[in-house]
Amino acid sequence: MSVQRFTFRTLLALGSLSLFACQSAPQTPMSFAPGGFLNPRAIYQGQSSGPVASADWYAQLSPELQQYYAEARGKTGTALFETLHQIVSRNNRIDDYGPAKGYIYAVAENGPYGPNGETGLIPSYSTNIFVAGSGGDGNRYRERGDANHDGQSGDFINCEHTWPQSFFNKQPQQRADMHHLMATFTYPNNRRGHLPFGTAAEGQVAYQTSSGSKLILRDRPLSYSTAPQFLPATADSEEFEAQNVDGVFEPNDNFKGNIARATLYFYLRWHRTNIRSGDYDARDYWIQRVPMFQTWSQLDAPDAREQRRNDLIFQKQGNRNPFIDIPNLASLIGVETLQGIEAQIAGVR
Ligand SMILES: [Ca+2]
Ligand SMILES: [Ca+2]
Repeated sequence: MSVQRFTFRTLLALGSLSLFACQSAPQTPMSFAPGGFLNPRAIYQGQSSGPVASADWYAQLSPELQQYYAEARGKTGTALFETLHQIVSRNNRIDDYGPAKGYIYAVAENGPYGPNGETGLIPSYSTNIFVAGSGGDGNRYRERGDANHDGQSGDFINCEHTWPQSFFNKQPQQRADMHHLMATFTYPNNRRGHLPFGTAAEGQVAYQTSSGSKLILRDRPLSYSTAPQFLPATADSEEFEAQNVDGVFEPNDNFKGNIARATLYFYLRWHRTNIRSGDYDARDYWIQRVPMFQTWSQLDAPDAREQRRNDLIFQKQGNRNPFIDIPNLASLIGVETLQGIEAQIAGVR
């Protein structure tokens, strides 16, 4: 049993979340990135038993972030979740979808990331390769050969919606919220479709990139041996989803935290809207997987590229992803809190 879980349950029994303030802060000294933003990696160093949620999280933030999150100061649990929901829902300048994904390609994820400082993208799900390019047209970012070794050559960049579009009927605000949009090659994007995120422990690997992102088929409806015939390279995501593949998609290890924080953000921002259409399954997609997202977010802490992306989206869209800014935020809110909110809204246990 984790320290966080024990603490949360104990506090539930006491009926007081405010006692979280009595928790001691991590003993590791804080350090700050050059831009003044918190460097979350510093907090995780030297802790053999894993990160511990600190109720003193606010004091660890840079002055800029303290200003942004001022109303959430001293809060944990449901109160923290609700206050952060209000903060991130404010001052939104969500663009149309076309310009929004163009900004992801051209600005938010574009930087001097090439081996010799060339500018371009590190594609989601294929994060061991670099794609040179500029501008907002994904067709201009071309894979060299089959650089990510997934069987498809000359792929190009399109836009992954971390929370699948079919779950929110492509409503324009949710569709263009850049915090959950990711530049990715079309092939891994289509293989993911609208499947839950998970791990290879849940079935058999049917597809993978050389960075380690995987499509894992579960027990129906396709036999594993015939699966490749049902996953044509030319299939778009809707055709692929029509195959009714039952599986999960595992992001590669150094992208697991990014996916977790984007998913947690999307839930925080949009949980009260219709994001549960189509094949959405509250238990399988979200409730049972909140502990996994918490773990992923801890194991793959935000790096400078993800923090820069958050800053650039903030400049354009007007709101931030607090799961990138506040270390171990999922634990501060509490896994059981996040699960309970969805169980209530979706009417499941
Ligand atoms: Ca490829
Ligand atoms: Ca990462």
